[in-house]
Amino acid sequence: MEAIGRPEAGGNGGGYLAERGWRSWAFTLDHKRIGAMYLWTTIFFFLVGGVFALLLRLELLSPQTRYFSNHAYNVFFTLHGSMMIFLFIIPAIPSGLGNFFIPLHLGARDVAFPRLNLASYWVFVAGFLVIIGSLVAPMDTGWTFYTPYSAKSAAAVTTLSLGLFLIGLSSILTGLNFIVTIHKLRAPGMTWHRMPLFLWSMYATSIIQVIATPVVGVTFLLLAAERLLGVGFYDPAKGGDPVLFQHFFWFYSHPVVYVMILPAMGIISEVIPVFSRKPIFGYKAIAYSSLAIAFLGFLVWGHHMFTSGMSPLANAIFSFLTFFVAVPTAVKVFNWIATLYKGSITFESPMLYALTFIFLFAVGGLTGPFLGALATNVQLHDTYFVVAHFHYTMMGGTVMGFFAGLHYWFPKMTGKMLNEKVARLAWALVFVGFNVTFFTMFIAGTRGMPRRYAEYLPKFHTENVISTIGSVVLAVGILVMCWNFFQGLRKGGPAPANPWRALSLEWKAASPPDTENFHEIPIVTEWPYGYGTPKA
Ligand code: HEM
Ligand SMILES: [Cu+2]
Repeated sequence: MEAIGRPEAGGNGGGYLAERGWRSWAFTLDHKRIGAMYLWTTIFFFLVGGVFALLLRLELLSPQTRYFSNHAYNVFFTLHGSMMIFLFIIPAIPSGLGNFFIPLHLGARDVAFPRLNLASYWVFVAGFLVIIGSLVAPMDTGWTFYTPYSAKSAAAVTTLSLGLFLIGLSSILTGLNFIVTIHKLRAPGMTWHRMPLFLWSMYATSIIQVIATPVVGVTFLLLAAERLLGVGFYDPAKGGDPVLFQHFFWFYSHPVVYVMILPAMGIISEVIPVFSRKPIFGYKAIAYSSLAIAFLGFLVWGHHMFTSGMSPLANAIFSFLTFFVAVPTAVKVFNWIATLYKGSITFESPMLYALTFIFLFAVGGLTGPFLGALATNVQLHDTYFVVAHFHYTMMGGTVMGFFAGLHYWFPKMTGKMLNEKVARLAWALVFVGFNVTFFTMFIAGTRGMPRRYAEYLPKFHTENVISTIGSVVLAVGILVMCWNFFQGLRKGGPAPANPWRALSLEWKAASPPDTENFHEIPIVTEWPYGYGTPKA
């Protein structure tokens, strides 16, 4: 971004990291420290969730249950899914990288409400502590908590609902904070159409968080009321309706898949132009498609319920509407590819992950219509095809976008450079491991293997063995990546303010940035994507 002033000096002395001691973290109002705490916490849950995934893959090595009981298997996939969704993927990019980079991108000194920001983090901690408390009688309902089972299960569903309620509250507060920050704290000259696309995606994400999350909060409260007080919301015997739960749940959880994917798309829109040295193609189309996705996301929740006994008319309408979501998504993918076209592309680790995102997300996206179309959905519902589809979008998409962001911004966040060779090795392992693990699930799924079972017919044995081998390669790749992060933190060489020669404002601040980010608030005169021009 063409802004007045040169990159700021200093930084490697410690910047915002200089102050030591746990109090300086626990009571910090600095958005960067709060973002960093979110990153540590969410990455921790990603790794724990990953251990549960490996336990599932271990059990699935044999067609009969061998290592764990059926109940233990149910608990494992519930904990795996719930942790990955609620404690990792929803908060990781918005609350972690978003907190860190929204003010820096805006040319601001902090978010609009720093105290509320800190409160959000501690509400989040309270939420996961309650969830950990619920492990005395671990959940076995799947991450979707469908009634009537969840209303009767002996697991600590009520406690867990309370924990998720708190996590949701934290998410709402963060979303509110970001909306106000983006409206109010843009640096002089930073018009809406000069904002980095990461901000547009975070803006759309925040709107979904604020509008959709209260619904799931109420859903869980009603579930708790049913369990504690015997009020019949979902239980037909008490005059309730179990399908009502599914409507409530998906009214939240479909929009929330965009809370998971939009921030990652924002990162991709930042990384692609930098490493192809070209202005982003179709800036406005990408910006507004984020808003379009946020809006359309609220209209399609019924596509998760085609087999729940909804009326054929409702089914047809939800199926029809679902296809519209493909349009703004395809607009983004098209624009990224058009940006790459004739660019001077280099393959540093952030770019490798960004390209991986496009490829894997395309596979995930293109398998969506098979699930969105009524006729094929009925066949594929609750098979491993679904498991493959959402891992391609969520892990192949969001998690790869997250990895791209971590590698891209590591020098800025820590003031240290990563070892690029090790980063590429980790990437190669992740790429191969991911596809071996999850592509085989498409095959098993189309051949009819149902999800959420510890046992399966022997005819699916080969696919499952291959998938488990892939998951080990994937896990090794992720461990190598984590090891590289630790080594980078400990003894990475000092990072310059702008190692990738990028134009957005965060690179004007020192690496790592000082408390309050900028010594002088930058004045913005251009958009941040003028790559390939003499100035860049
Ligand atoms: C680290 C590599 C991963 C592996 C090997 C893996 C493996 C699996 C397997 C085998 C299942 C199906 C269990 C069953 O239906 O019997 C599953 C379910 C699931 N996974 Fe993953 N997974 C991984 C990462 C992730 C990530 C990153 C996310 C989300 C961001 C995720 C979200 C889910 C969800 C939501 C479910 C559904 C749980 C349920 O049915 O209630 N997984 N995973
Ligand atoms: Cu959906």
